[in-house]
Amino acid sequence: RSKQGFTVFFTGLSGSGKSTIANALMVKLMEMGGRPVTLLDGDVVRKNLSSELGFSKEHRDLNIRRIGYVASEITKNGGIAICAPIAPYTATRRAVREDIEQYGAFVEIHVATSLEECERRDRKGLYQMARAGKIKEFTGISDPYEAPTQAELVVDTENLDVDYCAQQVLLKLESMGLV
Ligand code: GGZ
Repeated sequence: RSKQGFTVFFTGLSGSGKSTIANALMVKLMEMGGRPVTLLDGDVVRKNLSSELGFSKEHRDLNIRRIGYVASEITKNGGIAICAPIAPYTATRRAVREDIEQYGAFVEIHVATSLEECERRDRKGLYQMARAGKIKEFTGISDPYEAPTQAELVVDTENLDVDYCAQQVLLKLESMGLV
């Protein structure tokens, strides 16, 4: 009998390393074979599923609920969904958790890279633009990020070793009996 589907839901600031870890995890899970793996990355979803949305609370919530809906369908059908949006609001993450837990496991991973470190890296120059007021409602600068207190796992990426972080997620999935 094949195992249940599940969703791995990464949350964290822009530039925290969510996408990088999510990609490394996807590769590992695909190598293990078995269930199909679908990655719902923040910026890819924004381009394809939520292109009309901005960054107000209402629009962010709508974006996260869409991601949650797709992930719940994948989970229902026995697949693995990996989501990697900022998802700044606790209540919205909880709502998505409740949707998905009807069908399988919801594994929340807080990519807890500090704002200081994300801003120091500033890989895309967005923090500088946000500080200058050229981007409004920027998470961590001029918009809230409610850090999870009940995540299944917190990964510390201050000395980012992507492969080690992905390995920690995999160990968590093993300990939960999911892989
Ligand atoms: C936060 C923003 C914003 C604002 C554009 N606030 O590092 P990135 O560039 O590639 O990832 C960020 C992405 C955030 O989209 P999400 O769909 O993950 O956000 S949410 O979960 O809140 O819906 C960032 C870019 O979009 N970006 N403007 N104002 N991030």
